[in-house]
Amino acid sequence: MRMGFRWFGAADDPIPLAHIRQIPGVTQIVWALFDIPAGESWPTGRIAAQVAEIEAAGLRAEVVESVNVSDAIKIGQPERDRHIANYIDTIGNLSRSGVKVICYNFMPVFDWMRTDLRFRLVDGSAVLAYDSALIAPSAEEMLAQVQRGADGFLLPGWEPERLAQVRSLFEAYACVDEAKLADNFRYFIQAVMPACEEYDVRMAVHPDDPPWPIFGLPRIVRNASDLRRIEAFHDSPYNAFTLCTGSLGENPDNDVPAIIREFAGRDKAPFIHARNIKHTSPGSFHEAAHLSKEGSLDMCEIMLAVAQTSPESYVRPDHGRDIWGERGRPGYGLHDRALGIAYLNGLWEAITHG
Ligand code: DNO
Repeated sequence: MRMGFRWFGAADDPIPLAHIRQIPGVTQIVWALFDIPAGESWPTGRIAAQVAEIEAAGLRAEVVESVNVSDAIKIGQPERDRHIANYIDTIGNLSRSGVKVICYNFMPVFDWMRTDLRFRLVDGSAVLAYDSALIAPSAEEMLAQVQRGADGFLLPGWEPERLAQVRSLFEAYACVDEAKLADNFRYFIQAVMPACEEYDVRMAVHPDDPPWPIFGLPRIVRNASDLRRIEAFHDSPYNAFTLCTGSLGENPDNDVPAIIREFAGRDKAPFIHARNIKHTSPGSFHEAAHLSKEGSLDMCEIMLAVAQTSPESYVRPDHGRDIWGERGRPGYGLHDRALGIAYLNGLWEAITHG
């Protein structure tokens, strides 16, 4: 296991690299150039500067989350070929700075979705939560609700410029059903794979979060059979998955350790997001501390599956709670993610010890 920590850059993340460096076992920073719009190419100089800053702190920068896929690619609009050429350019540029894995998603309009970014648990900590009864009646209201909860932090996947056009985005997706989205996904994967193979950079798609359709938008990365369909677009270790235990686990029908065993067993899981969630009622959940008994997922079984099938995978704790007075970027504070890492390290040591 190569343990990582997601970081939003010195200008935009209150957590200094020097603090991350002090979390035992962390060797990787999971990073991105958040200001570059989807569809544009990431310049070599910017990449090299960011990697140099991370390496100067004694950490490595082998995983990027995310190089976002543009809506034109997801919808299949004419500009998609130019955007794909830029994506290929970015893959080459990242490889020259030692990047090995690119995490991305193929969700229309919204990346992850929650109804509450600071849901209070009984212990006084705050977590992200999704209550199907609290989904706003329109996408615009939902957007406003999430942005109000962000406390001024830029939320990953919620780029304000793009979402300012949410109505026209919805119109553009009107002709995109599941089959069309899957066709566009296949087109994208088949176009970028030669570059991934040439440059030794693995694409790792993140599951839909939550793994069901929202606001009538199609979702096609929800469960094992969806992953098998994506795998068949191009069967290679370069066409792979970010197995996010929380996102997959939000649907109780998904057997997360079995999904890890299946896909990591075929060398298709270079990156794992380890997160616990608690189911509250059908279609609703809140996030939880990583400890198994705080949520609905068996984190020991999950780490055992990783250890037995892909012990070299990059792993990061996923969202943490706000604890000890910290009010961080929702899901991305320091303290609880560090606690999560300590716990995951403990499980790992016990599992892999002699
Ligand atoms: C949320 C993250 C997602 C993830 C993207 C990958 O906290 O898990 O935003 O980074 O879906 O592209």
